[in-house]
Amino acid sequence: MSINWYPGHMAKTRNQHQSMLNKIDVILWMVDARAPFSTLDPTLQKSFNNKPFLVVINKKDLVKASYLDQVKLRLAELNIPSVIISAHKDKDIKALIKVAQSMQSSRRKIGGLRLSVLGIPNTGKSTLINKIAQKKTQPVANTPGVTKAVRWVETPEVSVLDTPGVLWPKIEDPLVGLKMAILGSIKDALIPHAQALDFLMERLMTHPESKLSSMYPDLSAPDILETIARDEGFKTEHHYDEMALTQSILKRYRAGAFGKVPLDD
Ligand SMILES: Nc1nc2c(ncn2[C@@H]2O[C@H](COP(=O)(O)OP(=O)(O)OP(=O)(O)O)[C@@H](O)[C@H]2O)c(=O)[nH]1
Ligand SMILES: [Mg+2]
Repeated sequence: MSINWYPGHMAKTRNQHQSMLNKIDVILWMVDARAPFSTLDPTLQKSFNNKPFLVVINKKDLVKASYLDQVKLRLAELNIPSVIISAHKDKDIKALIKVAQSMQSSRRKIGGLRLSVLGIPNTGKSTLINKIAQKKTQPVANTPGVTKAVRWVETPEVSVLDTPGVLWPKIEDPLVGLKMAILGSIKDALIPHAQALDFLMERLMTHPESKLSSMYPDLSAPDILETIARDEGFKTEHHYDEMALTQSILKRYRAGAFGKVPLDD
């Protein structure tokens, strides 16, 4: 299954960002710590026109630090600089700003730092900006497509451009599409529920950080699904509502309820 969700505002955002490059010192390219490679839009880097950029691996609280250390090393091998943060943590934001400041060209150092935040939907771009601004200037929610338009948010030291989440025109790799669906970066109506559930269950049954087997000891994946469907009232006499069951399991996975299980290796 390849994902084709590329509404007009995504193309518009890419164009707007490119036309604003001369007002930006450093681009923060945001990815999800649970799938840092799959959520790294392969088409974005060439639109940066050699502007300094920093990959921001957000939601570090949802995976193990040792996993992210490996990710950072692998990105460094590709000449991609990165920082690991939780957008909810002041300390991480301060460290991120420091790194960005060190990347600012000396010509521009007279004015304040100007950043843009770009990435696929639901990676935490607006959350990061609210934290930098120390107030809730931007709407935030755990669904894709919350930010609808580009907008500068100003603080005394830093100006940050918030942008709507963008995907790329054709996501060829079906696994990349599935992982983004599981993370909540693709709108619900487009989620291939059966495939997403299969992939996630396989991951949760086999990953060493998964708590699923200890939550449901000695049960196979289909038996665990039956049990959850029954416990949560999705099961009628002969079948269960697979969509409701998938949504419930996705919601729990997204909240970290099954342990620190990343989707990318
Ligand atoms: N666990 C965890 N959740 C986070 C973190 N940062 C952001 N979130 C959550 O991720 C969800 C999406 O956050 P947003 O800031 O709306 O994401 P966005 O990238 O602006 O999304 P769009 O505007 O739709 O592109 C919200 O539920 C946030 O609370 C983090 O560091 N850890
Ligand atoms: Mg947003």
